[in-house]
Amino acid sequence: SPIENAKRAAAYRAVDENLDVFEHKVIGIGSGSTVVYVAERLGQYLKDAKFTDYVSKFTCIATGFQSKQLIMDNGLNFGVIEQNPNIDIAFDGADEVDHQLQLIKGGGACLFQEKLVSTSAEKFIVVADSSKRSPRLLGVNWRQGVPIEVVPPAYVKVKNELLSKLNAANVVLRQGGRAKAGPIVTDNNNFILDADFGEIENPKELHDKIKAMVGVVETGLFIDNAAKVYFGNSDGTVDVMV
Ligand code: DER
Repeated sequence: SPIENAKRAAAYRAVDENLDVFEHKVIGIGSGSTVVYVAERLGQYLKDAKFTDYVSKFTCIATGFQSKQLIMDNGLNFGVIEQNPNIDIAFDGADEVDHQLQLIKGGGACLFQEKLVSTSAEKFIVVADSSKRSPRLLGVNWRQGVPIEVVPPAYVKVKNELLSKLNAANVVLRQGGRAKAGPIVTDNNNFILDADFGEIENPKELHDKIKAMVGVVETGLFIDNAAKVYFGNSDGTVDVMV
């Protein structure tokens, strides 16, 4: 499909352009549907006789259960961040990207481990289809609000503070829908609140205010974190933003 072509193009280009010649490399693998193609591309290199020795020395760090599956399904070596606290390069998707490369992430409810990995990486690369590009965060295409991971007992307090102190227009406890009765529980046993603030003027300031609230584990605002974004188009071309 056109959207899958766009995701694949972005991911393949990102891997191809960043497989530099470190002997032993620790690679962060994000979560979601675009990063699937990053793991797929690495798996292709692994099977290519010219690259097998090199890629088989990689240690891939997951950002949740889905990410762990991606690593294993593509035959890549799985490692844990406790043993690999310094990551050379991390690849992940994003829900929205603004002109300053600030991100909204968390659409897949994996934002905590994603941010742990992305901020532990020397270089953090984002792969996305071009629909994720927006002049401002919570702009045109991502209307689900800012995902916020909270410790379950605190979710009502945090929700009330987001509404009363930060003027969120709407705050929703993310439900599992048909996939799970009751609220989504993250890979870290927490809840996700989605808070709609309308177009965000200053994402860093907003992140800092949310993060300061008791009960907030992490926000889906990834500030000054992405080094490069590969935007894939459905015709297979890729626009790179730094
Ligand atoms: O949940 C996440 O943060 C994912 O990385 C998400 O932001 C991107 O998912 P997608 O590649 O399926 O759009």
